Amino acid sequence: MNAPGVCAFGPGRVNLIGEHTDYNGGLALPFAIAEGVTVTATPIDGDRVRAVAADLGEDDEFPLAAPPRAEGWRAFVRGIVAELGTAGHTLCPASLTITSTLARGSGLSSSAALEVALALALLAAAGERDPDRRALARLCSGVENDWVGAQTGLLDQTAALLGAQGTALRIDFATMDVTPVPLDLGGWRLVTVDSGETHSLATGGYNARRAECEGAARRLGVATLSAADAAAAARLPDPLDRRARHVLEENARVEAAVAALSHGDLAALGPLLDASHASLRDLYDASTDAVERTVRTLREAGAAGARMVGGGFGGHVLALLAPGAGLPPGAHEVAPSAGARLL
Ligand code: GAF
Repeated sequence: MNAPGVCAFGPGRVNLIGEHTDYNGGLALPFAIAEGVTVTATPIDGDRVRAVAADLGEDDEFPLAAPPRAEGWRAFVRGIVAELGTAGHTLCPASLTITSTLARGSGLSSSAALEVALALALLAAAGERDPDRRALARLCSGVENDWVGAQTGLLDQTAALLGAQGTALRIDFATMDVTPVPLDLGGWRLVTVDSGETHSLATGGYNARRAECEGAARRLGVATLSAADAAAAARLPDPLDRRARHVLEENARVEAAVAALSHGDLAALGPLLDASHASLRDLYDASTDAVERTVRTLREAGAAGARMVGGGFGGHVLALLAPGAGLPPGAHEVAPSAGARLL
């Protein structure tokens, strides 16, 4: 008889501040949220993996030993199975069921939530219940790069796998030092609002931005833009000078946000969120009309600060509400929640 099924949860994340800094060796301050992806894995006979995306009403089936390439959600499933095998993990034939409380392409990291839930469920079904989470974050990010085609960094997978209740994580992507930062909102609230526009990290402007940043770093002779000298970066041709300036100033805003949180100075966070958004729009060219309308509506409704969250080019907007402020239309409260886990 086969072993009983296991169930794993991968959370989405909200990045408080520090956007497009991860692949630039910079700083970010994300937290895991309560919404995410659940994968149940039940060992089966044979030598194949079956998967059902319950929300989409779609399924997939492929050989465990050598999954062929595929598109869409199937690329994630097959990529995780293949890369776990390549990394030396023992997997078993399994039947997978995937459900989600996160909209796809929403900027709340539905992709990483799916990757980490798949990985934890597949490993646990084969008896490995406590994998190295940092190694798993790198593996999941590699799947997104190599199987899905999005040249994303390590922000989302690190937040999903290392996140913890009540804390944000200050991540230094130059060293991969991860420091928990207690996120005590003291009556203030963080909310997200959907701009109504979904984004694709594989086909949108995301990969182009990353290529520009790597090109700018090469011209400056530094490993990443976070190591660049601001004066030298300002002499780069447009738009590379603006991309570099965004990265350097966004890193400084992360440090300012960490300091504000350590003093319980939530009011100081609002202007930092606004400045991050303006920089993503004006220096990084990562905004859209729908995102701008959503930010404007939130500011008019009295938000203390608002900015696009995640890769941009659509997706959700994050806003900070002062104590007593009403909930703007369409706003959904988010709170720092437990990271990925077996249920
Ligand atoms: C997306 C990517 F997946 C992350 O790696 C990160 O670059 C983010 O956009 C922007 O900060 O979520």
